[in-house]
Amino acid sequence: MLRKLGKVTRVRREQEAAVPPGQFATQKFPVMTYGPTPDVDLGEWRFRTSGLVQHDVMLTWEQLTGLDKVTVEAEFHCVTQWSRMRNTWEGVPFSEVMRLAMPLPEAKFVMVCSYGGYTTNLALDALMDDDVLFAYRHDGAPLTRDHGGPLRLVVPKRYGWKSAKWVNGLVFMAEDAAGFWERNGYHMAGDPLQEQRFREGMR
Ligand SMILES: Nc1nc2c(c(=O)[nH]1)N[C@H]1C(S)=C(S)[C@@H](COP(=O)(O)O)O[C@H]1N2
Ligand SMILES: [Mo]
Repeated sequence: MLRKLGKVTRVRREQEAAVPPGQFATQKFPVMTYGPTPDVDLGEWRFRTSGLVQHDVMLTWEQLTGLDKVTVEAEFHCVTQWSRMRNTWEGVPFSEVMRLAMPLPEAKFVMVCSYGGYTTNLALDALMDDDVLFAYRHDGAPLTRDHGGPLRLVVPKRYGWKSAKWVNGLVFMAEDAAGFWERNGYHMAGDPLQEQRFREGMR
């Protein structure tokens, strides 16, 4: 359900979501990070779009946080089998950044890039869902650095590795290409309802 409240939108589940197959629900919010945790000064922080877009957008922190806002209530599923079923994320809707970047018709996939070099790939269609956002708050508090602050992508309908922490850019592509975990055998799409954990022939 989507309800416009001026420039703030709320995206709520119609009903309690079920725990996906092979997952267990936890109240905890573990930190899952490969490698060091980046520390970026907000004055230096930048977000960029490139590739198959009409506009190579470059946003400062002030510009990003001045965009339309969304509050999303959603579950979060890590491929290591924990699911945190209730989360309230606040940030900028993915579609709002698309409005600025204007992907070309041939753009079908996106490489999401982060400070520290982490990458993950997603279909543009999956990112255009109304529950996808760039989050800077979680459960009523500023997003901590451990959990991806100042800004992370959140894609509730994909496994957690697609929700890139410390996000700093998007590259629009015609063909799919593997990001960090996808090169290491994780699934290209990663839908928890279909248990798309690993790719055939790998693991
Ligand atoms: N930049 C970056 N983003 C990342 C990761 C990472 O290692 N680096 N780990 C991913 C994985 S596997 C998961 S499950 C979630 C975990 O988010 P959390 O640490 O906030 O629980 O972040 C994802 N995003
Ligand atoms: Mo994960």
